[in-house]
Amino acid sequence: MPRTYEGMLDAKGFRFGLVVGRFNDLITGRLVEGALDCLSRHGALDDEITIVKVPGSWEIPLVAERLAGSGKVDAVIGLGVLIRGATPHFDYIAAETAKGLAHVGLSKGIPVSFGVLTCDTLEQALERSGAKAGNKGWQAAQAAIEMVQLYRTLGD
Ligand code: RBF
Repeated sequence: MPRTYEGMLDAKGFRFGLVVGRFNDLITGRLVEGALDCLSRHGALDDEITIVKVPGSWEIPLVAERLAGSGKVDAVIGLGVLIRGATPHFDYIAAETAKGLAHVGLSKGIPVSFGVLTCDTLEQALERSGAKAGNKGWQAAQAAIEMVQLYRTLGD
């Protein structure tokens, strides 16, 4: 049998940092609810969860980097909602948010979850934040739990 590693879904004893964009907060609020529900149902304590609100998705990697470098969290979960408009802003912000969060994860050595919706319409965003396509905040939190466990198993 090959040696196989995977992370369990147990959040007990781990500290999580949520970085949340206020832009489209009708929907980012739902992502936060989903993430918190997932964390608490997997054993994370409120005391071990830090939520930082930022203006929009562009700012998520900036604060994610600070949190990840603080030594105060074991994983960061970025939550934002980008809805395509009439100008190219969407593409610039979406690309930098994704690149920025990836960079934080690689450079800081702790898991960083990408819970940023990139949608064409408000309806698509609603569908992904607790309606027919589930709640991507919940899924981002679940990935963070699995990854902190996996990092612990793999060690340095
Ligand atoms: N932030 C988001 O999180 N989602 C958006 O859909 C979004 N759309 C924006 C559209 C424009 C034209 C601009 C200028 C900003 C937008 N932002 C959005 C805000 C952005 O992430 C950031 O907070 C601001 O640009 C300030 O740095």
